[in-house]
Amino acid sequence: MNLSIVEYPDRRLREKSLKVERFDADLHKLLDAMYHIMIEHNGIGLAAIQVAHAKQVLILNIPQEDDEQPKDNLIEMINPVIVYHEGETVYQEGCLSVPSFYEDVIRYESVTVNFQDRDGNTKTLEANGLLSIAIQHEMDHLKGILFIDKLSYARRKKFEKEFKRVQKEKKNS
Ligand code: QAP
Ligand code: CO
Repeated sequence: MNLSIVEYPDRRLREKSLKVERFDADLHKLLDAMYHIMIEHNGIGLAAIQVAHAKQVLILNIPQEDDEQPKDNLIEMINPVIVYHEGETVYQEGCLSVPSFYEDVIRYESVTVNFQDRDGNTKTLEANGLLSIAIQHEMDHLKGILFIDKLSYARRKKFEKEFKRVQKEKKNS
């Protein structure tokens, strides 16, 4: 499967992803291809809509303290639902679909998520720290929401200005 990353301002990033009903070989191929393109782009999380598949699928591979990112730590979530959340935290987020821009976003500090694995088995995960933030960031993609949507009006304007400047630079090079 040959995937490419969909980048802002592509309208496909605004699509609402559909629930996965079939846990078949096609889903497994999509998940495997998503892992490869995420690693290739130095990502730690990716939602299927970022590779133009409007399905409720996301993957997470948070680096360890030693900065290693072994595949053993890969988490695949299908049809995730946050069933509990607690606290608030701020973290400087980025996104493979909004390259080279990073800004502080407010999220829940910890979340409990129900989801299915690649075989359709129901799971529950309690997360905090960077994993909790990444889950919330990727789940927003399933609803067509980007982290830049969560910025204050002033920070969003700063982003739009920066974005226009980078577009102009690309055009002139
Ligand atoms: C989402 O983000 C996330 O701009 C995953 O040039 C964000 O993998 C999870 C990336 C914050 C937890 C906290 C971004 C790579 C990767 C870039 C990513 C770039 C190269 C972003
Ligand atoms: Co993202």
